[in-house]
Amino acid sequence: MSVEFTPWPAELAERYRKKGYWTDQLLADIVQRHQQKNSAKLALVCGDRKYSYQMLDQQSTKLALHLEQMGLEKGDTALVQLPNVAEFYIVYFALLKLGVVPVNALFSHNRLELSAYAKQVSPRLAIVSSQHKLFATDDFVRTLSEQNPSLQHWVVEGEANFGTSLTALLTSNQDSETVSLNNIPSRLDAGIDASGVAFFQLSGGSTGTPKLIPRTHNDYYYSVRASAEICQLSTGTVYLCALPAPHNFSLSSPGALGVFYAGGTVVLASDPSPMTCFSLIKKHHVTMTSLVPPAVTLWLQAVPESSGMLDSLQVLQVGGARLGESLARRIAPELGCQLQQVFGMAEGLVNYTRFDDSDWHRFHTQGRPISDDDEIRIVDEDGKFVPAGEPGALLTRGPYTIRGYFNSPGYNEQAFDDEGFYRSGDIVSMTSDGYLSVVGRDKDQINRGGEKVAAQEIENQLLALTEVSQAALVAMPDDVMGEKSCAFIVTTTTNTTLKPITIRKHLRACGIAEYKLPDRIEQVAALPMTPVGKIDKKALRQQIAEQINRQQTQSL
Ligand code: OOB
Repeated sequence: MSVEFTPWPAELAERYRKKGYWTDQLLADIVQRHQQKNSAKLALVCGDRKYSYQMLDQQSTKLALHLEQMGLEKGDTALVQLPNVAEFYIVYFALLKLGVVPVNALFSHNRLELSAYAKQVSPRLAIVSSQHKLFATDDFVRTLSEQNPSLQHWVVEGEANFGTSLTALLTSNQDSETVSLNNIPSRLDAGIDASGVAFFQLSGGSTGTPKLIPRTHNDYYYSVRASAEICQLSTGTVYLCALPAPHNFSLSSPGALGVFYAGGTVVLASDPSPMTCFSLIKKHHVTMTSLVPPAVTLWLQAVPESSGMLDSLQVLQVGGARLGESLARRIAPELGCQLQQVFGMAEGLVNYTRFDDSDWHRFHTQGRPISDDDEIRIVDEDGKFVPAGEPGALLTRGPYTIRGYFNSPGYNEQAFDDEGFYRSGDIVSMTSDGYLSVVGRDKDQINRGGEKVAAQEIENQLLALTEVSQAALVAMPDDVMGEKSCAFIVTTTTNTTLKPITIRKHLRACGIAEYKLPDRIEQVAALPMTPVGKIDKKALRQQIAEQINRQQTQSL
């Protein structure tokens, strides 16, 4: 059994193969390809633990074999939630080798998100960490297992009173198998189709339930290879992974996979704060990292007291949310490294500014697509193309942009047009030389400094409160985060007052990830409506922005 997905039309698949984008190699090749030449090279650093390419390859094979013995097989799915630890990549490659298709949840995800993913993919295996408060006990393990009868195997990183210990699996003595480890990968790979689904990426989403993004070996490997080339990665690259490891930015743009492909070294950071990152950069001579804009602000604040800490850093990639021009201009002079803007999405399309671009392109645009075969259309509300320089909705298709979300026929109708173009929900403009600038958004989402919050998901939870009759979540401006979220609520009776703390308590009790909790809650008598009877979110955004502005002026 293989995982279903919306395939590319045959003539395009043929074109992508002919052009060498799709090579029919499996993603596990990223680590296996170093077996001959680079096997002793340092691949990964996690705290005091260091892994050569050979170790990374062997550890993942070992785990794959254990999982196979447990009964997992090609076409099964898995739910994985790990922090930024070496095991994330070991597990990732192990599952790729076995043909088990994982959803890699973010570590900030909570009960609600994990339950939603499990419900969608019916995993047979869950690999989690006892560092997460959800897995400090086995309560949720039991609940999730009950809700998903398919879920038969739990593997856990860290001390726990449930499941099989990941450390035990990785350190067990498998004499007979270790001897023949080199022959095993080919057996494990047997029958895995490179044009099939390798794993699921997570969508930032704008709907009530988070959507899953099926990525195939062929499409993802191409984006990794091409990104590594554009970013000029080499065996000398030392990349600090400070953003969540499963995110498309830090995984493949070019991210850890790009670095592994090129034979460089990945250093893991638990978080992107200067406190955590600066000493790692100095200690491991990090040459490149990727950040979201709020972290850049923190780095710029911290750098005057940290002289010499960032000397080795050559490239800072910034993406995930809009980077203001003034911040962009400060990066080279103050951090002493080159800025590369990255505008990407887990659904596929990734744009980079190139190292030989002019300052104008570097500061005013978010780059141009990876591939000559990334097709970009920018259209107005009637679907007509807009002229260069004019803003419009971004539509795209290409060799590594999905054709449909997992198991979502209804939603796919809206998210993709008749010709298979994905509507990203971004308002962009394009220069005459093909560079994109993100100028706005027409999806119902809040981009909280790179972390995406789907308005509808929170609104549904707010409406679950019996006292709430209407709810709308909108973005409000924030100096550091770019945007934060504000929930407007109307109560069923005018004399009911709902304290923000009660609402937050309710949302926490629903098991929602902390970053999705509204930053501000406004109780109002009524919500503004558009002429067609929808909640006028534009008016609400304006209202809260003006309110914040007034408050800031008053406090001066
Ligand atoms: C990245 O991926 P996602 O899936 O978390 O979010 C995609 C959305 C885009 O549609 C856009 O709305 C926004 O995030 N975005 C940006 C941006 N990069 C992403 N908005 C403004 N400026 C940028 N530079 O966020 C992602 C995936 C791969 C590489 C980089 C980012």
